[in-house]
Amino acid sequence: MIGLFFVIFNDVCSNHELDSQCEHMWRNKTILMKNTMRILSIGLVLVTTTFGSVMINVSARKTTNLNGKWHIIIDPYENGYYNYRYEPSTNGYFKNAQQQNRWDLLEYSFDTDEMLTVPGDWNSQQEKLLFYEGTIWYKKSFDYELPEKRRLFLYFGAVNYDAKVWLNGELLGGHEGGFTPFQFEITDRVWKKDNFIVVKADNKRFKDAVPTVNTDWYNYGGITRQVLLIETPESFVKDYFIQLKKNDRKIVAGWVKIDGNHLAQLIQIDITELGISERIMTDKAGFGRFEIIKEPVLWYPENPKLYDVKIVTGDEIICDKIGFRTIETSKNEILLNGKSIFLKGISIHEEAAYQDGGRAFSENHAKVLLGWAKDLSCNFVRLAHYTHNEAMMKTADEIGLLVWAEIPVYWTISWDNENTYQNAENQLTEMITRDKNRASVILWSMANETPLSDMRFTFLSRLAAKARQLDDTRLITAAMERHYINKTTQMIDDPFGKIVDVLGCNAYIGWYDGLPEKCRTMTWQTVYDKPVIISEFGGGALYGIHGDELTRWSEEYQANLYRENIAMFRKVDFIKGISPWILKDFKSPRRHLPQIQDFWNRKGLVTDKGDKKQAWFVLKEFYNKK
Ligand code: GCB
Repeated sequence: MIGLFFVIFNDVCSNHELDSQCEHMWRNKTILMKNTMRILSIGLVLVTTTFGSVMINVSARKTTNLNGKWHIIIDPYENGYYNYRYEPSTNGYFKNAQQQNRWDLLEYSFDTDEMLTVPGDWNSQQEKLLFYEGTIWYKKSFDYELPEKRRLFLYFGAVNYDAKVWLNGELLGGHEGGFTPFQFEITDRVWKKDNFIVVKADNKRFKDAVPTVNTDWYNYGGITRQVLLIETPESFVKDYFIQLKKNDRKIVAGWVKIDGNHLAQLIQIDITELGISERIMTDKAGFGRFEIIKEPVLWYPENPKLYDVKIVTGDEIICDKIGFRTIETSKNEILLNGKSIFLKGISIHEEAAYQDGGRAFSENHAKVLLGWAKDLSCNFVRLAHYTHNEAMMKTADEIGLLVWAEIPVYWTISWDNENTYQNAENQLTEMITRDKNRASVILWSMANETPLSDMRFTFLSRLAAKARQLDDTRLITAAMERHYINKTTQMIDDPFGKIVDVLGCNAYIGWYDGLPEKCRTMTWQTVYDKPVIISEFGGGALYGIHGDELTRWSEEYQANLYRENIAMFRKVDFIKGISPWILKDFKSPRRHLPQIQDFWNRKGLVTDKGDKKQAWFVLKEFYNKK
C-alpha cells in the first residue's frame, strides 16, 4: 500500500532525485500523505469489494468518459504493492523507508512509462504482453468541477480480473471478477484540478477464483471496458425493473429504487406510446413498486419492438428503451409470448472481429458479431462463458436476438470454498442487476460443464435460488453434460436438471467423441420433462483447408459434422434449441497445433475476418427451413 503511495508520488516527481521542485511538492503533500497513509493502512486490511450496488443504465446519465490513453507500469512482481517480505507494505515500512533512506519504491515513473488504450485488453495492444498474466498499474489524470448539490461516481465497465482503485492517493476499494461493472462514489474526494486515478489490474489466474485456472479462452487482462465519471443529482434513480409481469402479457410491472437523501418522493413512469403515465410514491427506503394494466406490442426477434420509457423524478429524467415479452416453459416446450419457439442459436465469445483477437467492448464490435448471427438466420445467441459487455445486450434488444447470459462458473470451480461461492453470487447479481431490463435476455445460465458432486449441486442450487430471487421473469439454465447408457443412447440426467427450467447440454459427437457418422445411430433420453437446448456441438476447421469428409480440420469435415448432428437433433422432440460452438474462431492458449490452431480455437463458422466456412451454409440452410 505504501509502495503504491510512492508510485503516485513518484509520478509527480519523476525519477530518483528529490530536486527542489519535488521537495516543495513533497512538503505540500505531507499532510495529504499522512492522511493517505492512515487511510491506506486501513484500506490494507479492508480492501472492500463492491457488491452488486452499481447504478444501472449509465448511458442515460451525465457522464464524462475517461477512455483513451492511460499511463501504465508493468509490475510482474507487484513491487508497487508488496514489500520484500511479500506483505502489503505497512506504515512501519513507510517510516523505515524514510529513516533508512530506502527509496527502492521510487523506481517508478508513470509519466515517462508506457501507455495503453482504455478500454482494451493489454494482451492485444503490445506484442510483449501477448501472454502476460499479472499486475499492470494504470494512471489517468483529470479535472472536474462538481457543482453544488451534485454527486460524482467513478464507474468501471469491467476490469479483468482483480482491481484495486485509488483516487488522489486514497484507496477507494476493490473489485473481483472480470466481466461486470463496479463503481465508487467520489463526491467528497474529487478535486477541481489534477485528480489522479491509479488502478492495479491483476489478471493472475487462481484456483479459487471465478473462473478458476483452467478455461478455454484467452485471459485478456486490464481495463477492458469503459471508465466513466457519472454525475447525478443528490437523489437519483439508481435501479429499476420494468418488464411484463411474470407470464402475464397484459401487465407492465416493476419497481424503482432511488438513492440519496430524498428517498420518499412522487415519481412518474412514462411510456407515452402506450399511454402510460403512472405516478408512484417511493417509500422511506426509496423503493416503489407498480403494476399497470396494458397490452404492449410484444417483442419478438422478428419484430423487436422497443418502447421509450422515462422515469421522471423531482431531480432528473432517466430514459431507456424497453421491450416487452414473456418467456416460460410448458413440459418440454419453450414459450415466447405464449407460443412455442425453437431457438436457432449460435454461441459467441466476447472477442472483437477483424483485429486478430482482443476483447470486444464497443457497439461496433457488438454490431459485427450479432450482425453475423442475424445473417446466419439465428433468433438466439448464447453469450458464453461470462457476462458480455452491455452493448451486446442492447444490440440484441435492437436487432432481435434472444440471449442466453452466463457467469464464468466453468469446469472445476472450488465448490467447497464459501468465498468462491460469494464471488460467483456477486458476479451473478451484478449481471442480473445490469441486464434485467433487456427483453432479449431470456435465460440466466449458472454454469458450464461442471463435474457432478453434492457440493457442486448445493453451490449451483444456491445460485439458481439467488437468480430467481433477483428476477423471477427469466428462465434458469446451465450447460450440462450427457452420458452413455449404452453404445447408442445418450442420457441427460444431471441432478441439477431438477432445479433449472431449461436443460442445456454440450455434446461433441463427431469431434471429441467418434466420427460424425456416429450421430446416425444415436438416440437421446432425459429423465426430466423439460426443454433441452444443445448448448454446444461442433468441430474445428481451418478456413481454406479442403479434403474429404474424413479429413480433420478441413471445411468438409466440419460441414459434414454439422449435417450429421443436425439430422440427429431433428429427431429428438424435447430438443427445443441449439447454439453450436461457435460463431467465430477465437483465441485460446490451450490450442497449440502449429499451422492449424496457432493459439486459436478453430471451431468458428467464420474466421476472425468473417470468411465463411462451409458449415456456416449448412447451419443457415437448416435455420432458414426451420
Ligand atoms: C467445451 C467448452 C468450451 C470449449 C469447447 C471446445 O465443451 O464448454 O468452452 O471451447 O468445448 O472447443 O472444446
